[in-house]
Formats: sequence, structure tokens, C-alpha cells
Amino acid sequence: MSIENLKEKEFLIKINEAKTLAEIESLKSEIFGKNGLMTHEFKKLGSLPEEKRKDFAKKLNELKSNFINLIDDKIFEFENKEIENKLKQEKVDITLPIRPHQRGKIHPVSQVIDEISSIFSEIGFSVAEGPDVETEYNNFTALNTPDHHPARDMHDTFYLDKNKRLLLRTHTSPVQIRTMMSQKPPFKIIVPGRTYRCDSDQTHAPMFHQLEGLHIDKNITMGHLKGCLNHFIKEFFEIKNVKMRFRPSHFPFTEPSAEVDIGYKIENGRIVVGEGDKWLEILGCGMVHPNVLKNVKVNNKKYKGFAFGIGIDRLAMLKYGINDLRAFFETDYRWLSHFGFDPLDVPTNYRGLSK
Ligand code: 2U9
Repeated sequence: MSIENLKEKEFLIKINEAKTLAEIESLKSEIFGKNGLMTHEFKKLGSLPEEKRKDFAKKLNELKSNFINLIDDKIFEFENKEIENKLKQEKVDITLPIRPHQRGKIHPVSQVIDEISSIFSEIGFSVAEGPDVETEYNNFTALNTPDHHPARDMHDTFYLDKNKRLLLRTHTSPVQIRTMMSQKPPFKIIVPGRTYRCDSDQTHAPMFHQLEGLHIDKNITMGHLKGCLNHFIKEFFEIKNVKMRFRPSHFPFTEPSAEVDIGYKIENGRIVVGEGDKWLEILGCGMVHPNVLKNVKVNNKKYKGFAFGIGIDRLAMLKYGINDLRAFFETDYRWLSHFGFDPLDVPTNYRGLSK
């Protein structure tokens, strides 16, 4: 059976002969758009007598998937061509002479990671790192976030296989899991690194940076956590005092959990951190959940500890007055020469972090 109104053959030829992405997109809307031919035919289904409806629907669905496959193949072909052309045009001529007046700069995110590492290494933390591609066990299950836990959806995960066994880590926490599984307590580490969530707008990028901390030992309390974070914030913002508050919160991997706000005010159009009557959320933290310790075979009667997590990109924006997150990842040399740091000025606490 053929559906006359659909001009099947005519469209098949048109799709095959389309020369540009725009042409194929316009054909797609002619067929599937709000007033498209296919849409019209589907609307007819309701008014057909029952004996005809089944056949007609079958044929329509066959045609639909036929058209969709053809159109998608064409779109794929055009998009690939576009990328190939772009790559050809953007080819870098590596034989060009160097430009001696231009020097490389340290990206604000790297600068902030170096600054934070310097602060924490002074108080006994070491830096741990791990892979960006993780197992769902290390990223979720071990962190007291079992299958079907709502927090899994909230993380908008990039899964790498159909069975959802491999993924791009949604936080740096799997590194703490790896460390605790392969070494013996006590643990006192910070973990900076790239993290990924399927989320992108003005204030979110699909790849962003986190820094997490973990301190597990005998007799560690929430008091140690407060003291540690208070010290960190003062050192990082290079201020003597900081107004700070802990708000109760919830994370699957810590209990109790809290979010930390610091006081701020706006003075002459600039943000002043540490004082003022406004509050700014800067990190999340808590005491490591006993289930997490059990999962990594750490005796949770003998050992306890705290953990915290900070978004590095936002912290860099805050400290260095950068207001567009997207510029961070555009590799624009002009932006970097403005916001970047001298590679020879390695941040240390005694010399001053950013001066
Ligand atoms: C282990 C146990 C506990 C890490 C934590 C947070 C709270 C947190 C966010 C801050 C800003 C992520 O980048 S962000 O959106 N993180 O609020 N992170 S506690 O807790 C852990 C980690 C590892 C084994």
C-alpha cells in the first residue's frame, strides 16, 4: 500500500539529492513539522474505520522510520563534512616562527588549584589524583548512593556504555574511595580534578573542576572540620577574619552534612569577602557516612573523619573577578593573557598566594 499524499518517492529522491544541511532540515520539517505531511497523515488515523486503521498505522510507522533513518544519515554526513572542513581551515602551521613577545600564562583554574594545594599541604594534607573515567561503583555505590537513589539522577551523568557500568566521574570522590581501598588509615588528602555533568548553561559547564578533602583518623570531630575550613577560607581569600556559617544539608556520603556560607558585601561595585550582611554559599561538607567507611573496609568504630567539596571554577571567578564561566574553556589567548598568571610566580603561603 502506498500513501499517495506522502509523495514517498518524490521525497526519497529529494532527501538523496539534498546538497546542504539547511536543505535537509527544511525537508525534515516539510515531512515531520507541525504542518508536515507525515503529521497530517497521523492525524487522520483517529477518523479511519477500525479495519483500515491498523494497516494504515503500520505503513505510516514504517515510512516514518524509513524517512527518519535516511534523514539522520544525511544529517550525520553533512555534520561530519562540516567538521572536516572546519578542521582543515583551522589547521595550525607549526612551521611559523615563535613570537618572543608572547609568553604562556597559568590558567586561573590551575592557579587556584595550586593555591589551595599550598594551603592544605601546610597543614598536613597530601594531593591525590585519579582517572576521569570511573566505574559506577566507585562514583556512586561505594559512596552510599545505591542504584535508583535520586542523587544519581541529580548528577546528570555521562554514561559511557549501555549497561551504565562506566562513566565520566560526576565528582572527585571516587579518588578518595580508591585511596581508602588501597591504603591504610589515617587518611589526610585533597583531590583536585576535572568532573563532568550533562548540564550546560550560563553558570554550568559540562566539564568543571572540583576539589575535595578527606581527613580520617581516630577521634576526628565536626570541630576539626570547622577549624580546617575556617583556616582555609582565611588563607585563600587572604583575609584576617571571616564571617562563616554552617547550614544543615544532605549528601548521601556524609552524616551529618552541612553547607558553608561566608559573609560578603559589595563596595564600590566590587565584592568584599569575609564581612558584610550578605551570605554566599561556597562549599559542602560533613562527617563521612559510616556506610562509606564500611564499603571501603575501614573500621568505623575506630576511625571517623570529615570530607568536603568545593567548586573550583566558581571560587576562581570569585577571587579574580571573572564573571563569565564559559570564557574559562574557550582557550582564547587574549583572555588568558589578561586573567592568567605568571608561570614563574608559584603560589606559596609564606610569599603570598596571588601577589
Ligand atoms: C568520601 C566521602 C565523602 C565530599 C563532599 C560535598 C559535600 C559537596 C559540592 C561542592 C560544590 C560539589 O562542586 S560542587 O557542586 N560538594 O557539597 N562534597 S561532602 O564528600 C565525600 C567525598 C568522598 C569518601
